[in-house]
Amino acid sequence: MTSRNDQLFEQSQKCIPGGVNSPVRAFRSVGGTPRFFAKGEGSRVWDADGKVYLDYVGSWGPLILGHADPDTVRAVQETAALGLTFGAPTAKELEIAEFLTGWLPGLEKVRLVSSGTEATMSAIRLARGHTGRDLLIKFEGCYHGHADSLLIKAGSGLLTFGSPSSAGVPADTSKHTLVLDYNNIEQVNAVFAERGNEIACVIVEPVAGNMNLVKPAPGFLQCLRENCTKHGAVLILDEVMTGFRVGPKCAQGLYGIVPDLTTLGKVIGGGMPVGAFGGKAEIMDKLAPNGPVYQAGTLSGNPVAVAAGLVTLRKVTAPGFFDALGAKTRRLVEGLAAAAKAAGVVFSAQSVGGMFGIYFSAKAPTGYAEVMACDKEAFNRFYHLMLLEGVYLAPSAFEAGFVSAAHSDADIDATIAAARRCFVKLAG
Ligand code: HOZ
Repeated sequence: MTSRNDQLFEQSQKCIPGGVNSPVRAFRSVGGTPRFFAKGEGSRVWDADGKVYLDYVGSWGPLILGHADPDTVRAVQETAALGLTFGAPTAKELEIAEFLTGWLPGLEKVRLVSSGTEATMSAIRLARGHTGRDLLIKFEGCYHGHADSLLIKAGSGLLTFGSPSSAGVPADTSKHTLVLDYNNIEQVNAVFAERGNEIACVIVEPVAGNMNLVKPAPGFLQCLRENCTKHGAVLILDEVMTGFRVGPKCAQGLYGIVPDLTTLGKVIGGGMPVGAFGGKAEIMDKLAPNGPVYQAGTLSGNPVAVAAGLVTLRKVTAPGFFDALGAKTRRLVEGLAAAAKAAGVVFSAQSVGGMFGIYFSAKAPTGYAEVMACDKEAFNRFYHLMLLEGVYLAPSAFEAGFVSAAHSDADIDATIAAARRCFVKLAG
């Protein structure tokens, strides 16, 4: 008998390209039918057939409080009752802007947008407008949304489908993007030494989360900071994924880096569409209407979305929140690694705050080439075994995983127990 997920997917493909509104969701990498979700509550999601899963995707990061957090839902309902959007300033957007600028040392001014992609593309335009230079440096396997100049050797869906650069990006645009190796300090120094006065900005995921999870090598982020300062380039930390996810002061706090610009998204919207970019007032004031760099949006600063973000931000910045989330996430990855070892499966895992990576390789990768060398077939088999066990992981070997505050110790134990059974099957 065809499942409801199968029926919905078949129907969807007739009117939505690939049946999905974002490519990785299509399950092409792991094979099979995407699950259509009908409900989420806490750590769990229910698919269209009524099967329940422990969720480690959390809508790709935003749901740090779990699904349908009651305080967040209440704030959304109360704010929505007062009007959905005005296309004019509101006190709510001021509240979140004051919170963010008061919280992150490098964020003197901030502008709200509706997605992470908008945040990164606007930050890059601003960096170029500010410096009067065109050249942009990014790192192979990092993903910063789908603006033209960023779709070159990018991660996430582009890696999932094995085509790291997109069609439709004019050569005239891509010639202004220089792609370097993540964690390669020597290469960064050499490029700055040669072309430092042409470089408008460096954009980097301070913990890469779109080629699975790759941690920054000691000194890597500091080297970017130093080179940008020395050569007058803008350092953009793309914290769309890591912001309020790896620690209360984001990755910049964790690694002690003050960027010139920060991009945010995901958690700051608490499950609603919110993005932001901000940084030094001197740079931010180049934005219209104060300055010559144009950027705008009908739903930017939307009060309902911002209300969800504010509740989430207050909760995740409460003392002890990240101690608990970090400990839980560590326990998960340590449990998974021990289960694999017991079954004789080549596997490793690591976490940063509430974000984790699992790898079918002997040790955690340090860059794109090592990520590509992991056993993707083993991941795909493990993925489907876990799905049968009722554990929902990201449907691609190239995405990070996320734990929420709603995951209980019992949830973590159940996940490790499920993985133990899957590793045994995988080894057999
Ligand atoms: N590019 C997102 C994850 N890194 C996927 C977003 C989605 O499919 O919703």
